Amino acid sequence: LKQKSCVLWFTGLSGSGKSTLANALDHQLFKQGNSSYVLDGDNIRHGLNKDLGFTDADRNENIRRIGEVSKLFVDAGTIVSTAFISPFQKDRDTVRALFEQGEFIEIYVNCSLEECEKRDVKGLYKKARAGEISHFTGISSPYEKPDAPELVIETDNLSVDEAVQTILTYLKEKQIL
Ligand code: GGZ
Repeated sequence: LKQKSCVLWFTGLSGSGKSTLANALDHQLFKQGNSSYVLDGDNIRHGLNKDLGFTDADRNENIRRIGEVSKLFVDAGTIVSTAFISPFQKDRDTVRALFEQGEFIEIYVNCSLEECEKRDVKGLYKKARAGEISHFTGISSPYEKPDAPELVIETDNLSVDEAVQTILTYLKEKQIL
């Protein structure tokens, strides 16, 4: 096996581009012959975690379970990319502690609230502003920026391709690829 396994932990606001980046990266890794998988709301919040909502306690449990699942993927030799808001530093640090040094790569997908709200791909910010969705991250629930992420991707200014290249370069530098 030429690759090392690791978890690429994307964190950022709703609409910042986490899933888009994770999926574009996954596509590239697959093309290059690597074992790669994406965990996101579609395959986790609709399945394993469908009993969980968006209170702080439910988000803690959401991230805890995703951390454990990620560990299974890493044990199986896969590069796993996770795309969840994961708003709390403490939860991200707890997941980090499950892994060996260098295996947990925290990627802060930094996009201003203003820009996320302007994109509003799913119309959720509008609903949150109208009070139709409670505990909405950035509006009525906090987002704690990462203290010391391995990578910061500024999606306000970078194209998807540029962002994917930045991550691939990092993985080569760290001799994961
Ligand atoms: C934040 C919410 C909420 C609330 C539903 N707050 O843009 P999306 O739709 O696809 O991404 C958001 C997703 C967030 O789920 P996560 O599992 O990533 O959150 S966390 O890591 O904090 O547990 C959004 C949708 O679910 N969504 N209600 N109140 N996002």
